[in-house]
Amino acid sequence: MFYIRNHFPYPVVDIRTWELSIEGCVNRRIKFQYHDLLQMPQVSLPVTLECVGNKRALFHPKVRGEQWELGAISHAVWTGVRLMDLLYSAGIQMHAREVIFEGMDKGGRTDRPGVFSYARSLPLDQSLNPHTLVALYMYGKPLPFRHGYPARLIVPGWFGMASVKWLHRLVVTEEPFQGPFQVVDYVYNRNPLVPSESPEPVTTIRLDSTIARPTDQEALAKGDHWVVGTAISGEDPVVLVEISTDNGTTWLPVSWLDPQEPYSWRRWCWKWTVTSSGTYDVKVRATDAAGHIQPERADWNEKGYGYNAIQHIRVYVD
Ligand SMILES: Nc1nc2c(c(=O)[nH]1)N[C@H]1C(S)=C(S)[C@@H](COP(=O)(O)O)O[C@H]1N2
Ligand SMILES: [Mo]
Repeated sequence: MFYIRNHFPYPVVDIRTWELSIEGCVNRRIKFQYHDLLQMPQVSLPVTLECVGNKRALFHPKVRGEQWELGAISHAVWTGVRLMDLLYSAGIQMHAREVIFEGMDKGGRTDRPGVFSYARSLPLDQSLNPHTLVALYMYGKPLPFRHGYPARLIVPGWFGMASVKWLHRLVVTEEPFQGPFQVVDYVYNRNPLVPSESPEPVTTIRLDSTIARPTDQEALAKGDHWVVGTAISGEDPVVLVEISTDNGTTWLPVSWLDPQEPYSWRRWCWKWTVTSSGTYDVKVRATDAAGHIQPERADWNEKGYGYNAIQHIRVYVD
């Protein structure tokens, strides 16, 4: 039960010949084989991945792209080597600014000719963050092929596009990377009529909360119901989630099912005792440690990224 999002058909991977190479602004080019990585010190970290297109279907006006509803977010414990350890063994040169991560999958695009690999870059500071992993295991088992076997990047706190799957090449560079998945996709373009010269890149996960149950338009019987869901933020931790069953007039705090952990969603529950029948407009909103609260309306952008408006569902009690 983990969402899957791919830009291209699956690549062909032969573990006997697979290598992870590091080149560019490094003192020595290195190639790691799979068993080299398995023998290095391993780190485990629970990290929730969220596609920045999660909830795209909720934008008004609608935007092109996969019409994700609430499901493009999942959680796992990832185990692998620190990216930092790999970069240090290659030796980073003084003038290095970014690291480009290339996946083995490639294909065409509708907006320009040519064949492109799925490739993204990260600033050097984020690449050297001890929590940025080259993951080899998911929940203690070798990465499933669909999730990037043999190795994928895990960039905690960032939207999913940063966590490149089927990793095979790292290039340390001094120039900002200009690949299409860096500068055409995964930028917030708020006015498609006036393309910005330096649009804001998509980076960390936005503050958001979601009701998993009940679902929108569900019919319930009178009595007790558990409203359950999740909340997440890639920056300041979520400190409060509140529910309203009267369309946002009054709000009540939920109870936590998970502790606060830096890169994980926090599941919550709220016991709802319904005594009278009727139509209920149920809302959920999260607040983070810096006092930010989710917006009433989502920040519309051309590609439908980062939807995080206060969720509103309607349920009927018979
Ligand atoms: N090589 C490669 N890595 C990739 C992608 C891809 O298409 N190819 N998609 C990215 C996007 S947009 C997301 S949201 C996550 C999804 O990871 P998952 O399929 O394991 O859930 O992978 C990212 N890494
Ligand atoms: Mo994504």
